[in-house]
Amino acid sequence: ENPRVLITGGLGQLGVGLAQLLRKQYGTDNVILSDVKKPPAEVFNSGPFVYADVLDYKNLRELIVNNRITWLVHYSALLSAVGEANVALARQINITGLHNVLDLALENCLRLFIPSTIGAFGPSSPRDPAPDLCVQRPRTIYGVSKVHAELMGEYLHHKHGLDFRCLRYPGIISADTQPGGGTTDYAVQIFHDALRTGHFDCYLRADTRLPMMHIGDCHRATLEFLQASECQLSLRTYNIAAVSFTPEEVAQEIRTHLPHLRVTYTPDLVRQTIADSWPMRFDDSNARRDWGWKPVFGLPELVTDMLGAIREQRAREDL
Ligand code: PYR
Repeated sequence: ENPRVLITGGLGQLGVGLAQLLRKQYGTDNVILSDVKKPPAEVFNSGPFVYADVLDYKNLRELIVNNRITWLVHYSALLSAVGEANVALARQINITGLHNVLDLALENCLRLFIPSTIGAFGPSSPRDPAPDLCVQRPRTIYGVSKVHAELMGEYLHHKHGLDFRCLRYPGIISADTQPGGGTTDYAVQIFHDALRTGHFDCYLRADTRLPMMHIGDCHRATLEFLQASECQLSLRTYNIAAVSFTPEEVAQEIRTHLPHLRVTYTPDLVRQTIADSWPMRFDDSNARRDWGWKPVFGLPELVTDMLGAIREQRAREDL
């Protein structure tokens, strides 16, 4: 029988694309997107969308019960950079919201997917590469809330059998949707600026290496991990990796298509400090071994795809 899926934070960078993939697999009506914002017309017309505030426990419970939800994908969160700019709200959404979701998942026997991040590591973590299990002392409210999510989910799994599943995502690169205020956002903006003006001013230093992933790989990883049988999982929280690059390296790759791209560097203290505390590479060998994770986008494929997709977007907007 098909799962019935609810996605919170569905209008962020990842929700609509994951819903598309899940709907192809399980049927349009079995995948419900939710958010606190009004969806654009194309989202509203492509399948079920409902209002859901993760801070409103009863509203969320009503949605889960009335729609016979069996899988919950919890994408609602404030990311690293906006979280630091708004710590009180980040604490509410990322921690109080998480508690609501955990309680409801347990109460309704849901399979619960929560993404974690390279941001769940800190300056005392091994950075090159960061393994699944190591010291985690992040210095951002975002990172602290994600470590809390990993630990709470694993605790409830071991104590009460909650089917908790967590992937630590790298920075996600997407053409059709904007990232929501992370430290890795430059790696999306550089493509737009390269095509629009030929100049990109980067808020990170040229040599700042961070793990990154094309959104197609991210969605496929999430689907494959959700589909894995419980006996395949030796962990409940896995790193997943694809590529790892610096601003200079992605700029150089873009120049193989757009030779005149000019990049300047004006490091922003907050985001540079965050980036310097994060892993440069992810060790994802457990995900590869346990449930067969394997990325398809390397840096050249990622760059070719992004430039092509943004060119198409721009052509559509010109019409
Ligand atoms: C961020 O840039 O905030 C990530 O989570 C990677």
